[in-house]
Amino acid sequence: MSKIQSVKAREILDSRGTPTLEVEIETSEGIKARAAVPSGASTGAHEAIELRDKDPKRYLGKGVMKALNNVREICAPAVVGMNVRDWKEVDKKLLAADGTENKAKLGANAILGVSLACARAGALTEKQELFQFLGGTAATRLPVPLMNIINGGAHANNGIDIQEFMIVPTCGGSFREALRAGSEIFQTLKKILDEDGFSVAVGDEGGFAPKLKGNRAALEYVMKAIEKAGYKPGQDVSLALDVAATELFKDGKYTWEGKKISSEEVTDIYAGWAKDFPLVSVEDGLSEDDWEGWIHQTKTLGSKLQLVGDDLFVTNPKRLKDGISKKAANAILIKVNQIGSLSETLDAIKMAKAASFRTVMSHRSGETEDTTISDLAVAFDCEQIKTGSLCRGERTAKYNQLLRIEEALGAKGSYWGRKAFAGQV
Ligand code: 2PG
Ligand code: MG
Repeated sequence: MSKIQSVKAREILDSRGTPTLEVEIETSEGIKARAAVPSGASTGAHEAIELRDKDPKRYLGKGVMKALNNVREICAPAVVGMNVRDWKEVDKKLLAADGTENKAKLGANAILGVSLACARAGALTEKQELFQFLGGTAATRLPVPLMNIINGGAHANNGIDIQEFMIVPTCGGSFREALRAGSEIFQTLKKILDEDGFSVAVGDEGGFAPKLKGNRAALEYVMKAIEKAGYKPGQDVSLALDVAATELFKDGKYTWEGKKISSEEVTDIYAGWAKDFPLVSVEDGLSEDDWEGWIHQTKTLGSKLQLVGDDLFVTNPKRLKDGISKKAANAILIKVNQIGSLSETLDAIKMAKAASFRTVMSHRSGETEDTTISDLAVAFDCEQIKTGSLCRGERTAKYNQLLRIEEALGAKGSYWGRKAFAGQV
């Protein structure tokens, strides 16, 4: 039996230049595997706790030495000696060592780092790719990427309310061709924005962050870029939004382009856009605790649009269960660090699938070169993946890993494509 021999942790930098945790596991066979933990900016209030030092003398309070020490002093002794293939058992040990609802004791960052590094070490021990180790022979489908090419909200400083304007290339028949479409549209958008005198500097997730007139103008630019790049909107490439509406919500109202409007009015705006644009998906179209609004939105738009709960569900099976029974949303965003362990991530995905909710594997706005989520999307057969724009190494690393997975699958592999939006595209 190959056992966990040591668990190391180090403080590294993420894509925003902020510290995050990397965990490295060594097995009794001398195999080494590591995983790095991502970090959000528009975080949901119900996410598991990301432990930060709050020591103003280091990294402006954002150091992760406490989480690092928890890995060294608590997680490592708990899991050393365990079978490295048994990532679910390892997760159980870690959760028991923490013992809290929201991982406040050890930190979700500490637990997740160990959890993911263990799965990676298990895969290496089995001489398998991570997606095969976790998903077995059933893991053959490549997800549709939701590519964020205009950034606003908390990810940019351009005054646009909506956080992410995404293109959804369902065309091409393979992930590789879909990626090509995305890249061509991204480059075309750059040209158009530049010609019109807008900045082509990029935001946190690699999308452009021009100071446009408003949300609708951003949608129109994306449409122009799709067409100019030679693709048919709605047929080859659709649109998706992450409104991140929790950030816009205060005292029962949404601040929308300077005005305060109700949850129903926000929903009416999406209904209008769904008529004018080939919009297929709206993530966090309402705030994280606006359950009534979500129920109304799902009732009115749920048959036309994919309505994705991110802050609403925080990858938490308990919140998801609630959402399923209330018929709030019809899809879930999956972020490993929102819940803080691989096992619970899988639980959320299974629950979503059982309720016919679609699943979107997702990065965070603060990322690293770690590509685990690409493997997870294929392993757990998520229809879609959201991993940012078509530039910035921490984003393209995930796309490039999906290319490798597609190549490794060869004739056995297939692209989710239009089927990921069955009934819509
Ligand atoms: C989101 C994410 C990722 P953050 O809201 O979906 O795009 O952003 O990681 O800042 O929460
Ligand atoms: Mg979101």
